[in-house]
Amino acid sequence: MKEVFEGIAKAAARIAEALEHDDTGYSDNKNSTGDVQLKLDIRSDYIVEEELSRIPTVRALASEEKEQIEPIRTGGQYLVGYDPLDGSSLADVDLSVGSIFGVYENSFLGANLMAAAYVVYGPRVEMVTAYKQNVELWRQDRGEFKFVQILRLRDSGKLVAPGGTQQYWYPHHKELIDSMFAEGYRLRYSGGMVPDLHQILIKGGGLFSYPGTTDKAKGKIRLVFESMPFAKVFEMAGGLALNDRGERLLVSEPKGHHDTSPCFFGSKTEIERAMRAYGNV
Ligand code: FDP
Ligand code: ZN
Repeated sequence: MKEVFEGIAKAAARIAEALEHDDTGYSDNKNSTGDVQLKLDIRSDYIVEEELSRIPTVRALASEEKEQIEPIRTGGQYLVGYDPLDGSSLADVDLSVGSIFGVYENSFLGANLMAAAYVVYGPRVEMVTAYKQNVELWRQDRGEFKFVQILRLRDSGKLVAPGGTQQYWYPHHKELIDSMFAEGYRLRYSGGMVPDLHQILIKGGGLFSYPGTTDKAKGKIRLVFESMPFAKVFEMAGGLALNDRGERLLVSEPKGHHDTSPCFFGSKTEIERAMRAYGNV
């Protein structure tokens, strides 16, 4: 696994360079979800593929930016699902964006997720890794990631990051979010799940939600590249990561690698509250 994290670190350093110097405009292509790709999406995808295909233990890659799973070699223990540049529409306004990685064995099922990592490209470049016992924060310092600290969530927090368009929220979801703000929770939502979840993790707790909505019953966040890797991070840090039926995202069995699911991440108190609002407890 060490070599996979090293490949991720190399890709992250190159993506950070591209974010600093490359054009933030759109390309002429669409990805499999139908989003028009930015030139930076295509470049970041290319960089991740180039770096991870050099790692002898990587057998195949599934990218948010590619329709099909990309076989790399016949041997190799790991399948990597990744979102090369999440929140890329925030690049032109110079807000933080990120990359997300899930390292699976055998197939892209939650039960097969062995490790996860994400990178935040902000004023600093930081990486969070979840493997075996610990969730670790790393920070780039003159081209090299240096270990900073172990991350743990508290049992409750003060922040709420509510995804999805309010116009399409179900009434019980709106009541949940409104009631939290009425009690003093503070809104922290940039529109990039990497910095939004990173903020909740670093500040110790809160709730990030991307619900099913009246226009998108299964929400927007993709299981293989986005929500299952973050579920690994949040659970290992002592928090919870569930869907709208109160099931752990980490036991999800997506039928296709681009499948989406409603998702709730956070500390115990806030997730239990969300599940009460959804009638799951
Ligand atoms: P994006 O499409 O810009 O890559 O991946 C989905 C995502 O970003 C998340 O990062 C983010 O939390 C969400 O979409 C934001 O969507 P809304 O604008 O609908 O809240
Ligand atoms: Zn994404």
